[in-house]
Amino acid sequence: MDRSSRYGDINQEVALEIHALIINEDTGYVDKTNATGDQQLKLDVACDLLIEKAFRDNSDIYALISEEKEDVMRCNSEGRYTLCYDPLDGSSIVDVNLAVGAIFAIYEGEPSGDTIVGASYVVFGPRIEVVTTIRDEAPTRYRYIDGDYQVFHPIVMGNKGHINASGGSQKHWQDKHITFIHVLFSEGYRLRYSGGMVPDLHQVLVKGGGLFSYPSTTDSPNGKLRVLFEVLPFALIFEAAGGEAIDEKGRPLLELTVTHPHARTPCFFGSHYEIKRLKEAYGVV
Ligand code: AFP
Repeated sequence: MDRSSRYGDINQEVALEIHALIINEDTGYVDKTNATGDQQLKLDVACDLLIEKAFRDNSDIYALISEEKEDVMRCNSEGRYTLCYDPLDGSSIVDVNLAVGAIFAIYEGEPSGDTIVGASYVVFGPRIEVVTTIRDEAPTRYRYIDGDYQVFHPIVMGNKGHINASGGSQKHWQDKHITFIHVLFSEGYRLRYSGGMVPDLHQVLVKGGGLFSYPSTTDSPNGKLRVLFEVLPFALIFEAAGGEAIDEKGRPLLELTVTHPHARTPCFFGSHYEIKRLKEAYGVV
């Protein structure tokens, strides 16, 4: 697999098919929950199957890991790559017509922070946009216009922003997190949180800075977001764009080892200024 082109092309085609499902499929639930206990929507299952069909016969793909699949799906024993994906992130907000997304990550060998070689996400908002990166290359942004994907500019983050996207139920935030978030607001940061991590992180990236946080909470000590197909792909993209991505101990998320296909972790994504302030607030400088 020529990692950049073929992977990107398949992604762009799949994005259009997912968009067609979002527009036409009803947002009803199926009588099943996924591996992390979320009740599955018909859309989740349909998008998962669509992506599985697009990649399972690809001789380079050793296995597929999906938010909507209980187990690892083995594909081709000679394959070098494992594709991990969240077929429709934010599916619970489709019925209120908010922007949602799909997230993909390619791992060479056993999936972990240091074996991720490529990542991309699709934003299904007023327009379809795809952002793709191969390790150590600045992320490229594409927009679907007039039946074709137009390359936009590479995404490069600044040192400081003014957006604050703070996830997790505030009732269960730790005191140090409550204090930190209030300090950001007292400094004039704007709240921009939709409940869909793809549009929320896309905004911090495209606006050149700020902070997205989904911390551990007293009711969810490991946070909510899944390491392999939500957190690590965005960690690769944020670092490639010149930003940072850390856990609550101040460790780069790309240094994480993964204990389970559906493991979760507290996570913070942002520009240097906000991550430095967060580390000070958490005492992990
Ligand atoms: P769904 O895919 O179940 O809608 O969850 C979306 C998500 O995984 C992520 O996109 C959001 O950032 C986060 O959950 C929202 O969680 P809260 O509802 O706890 O804020």
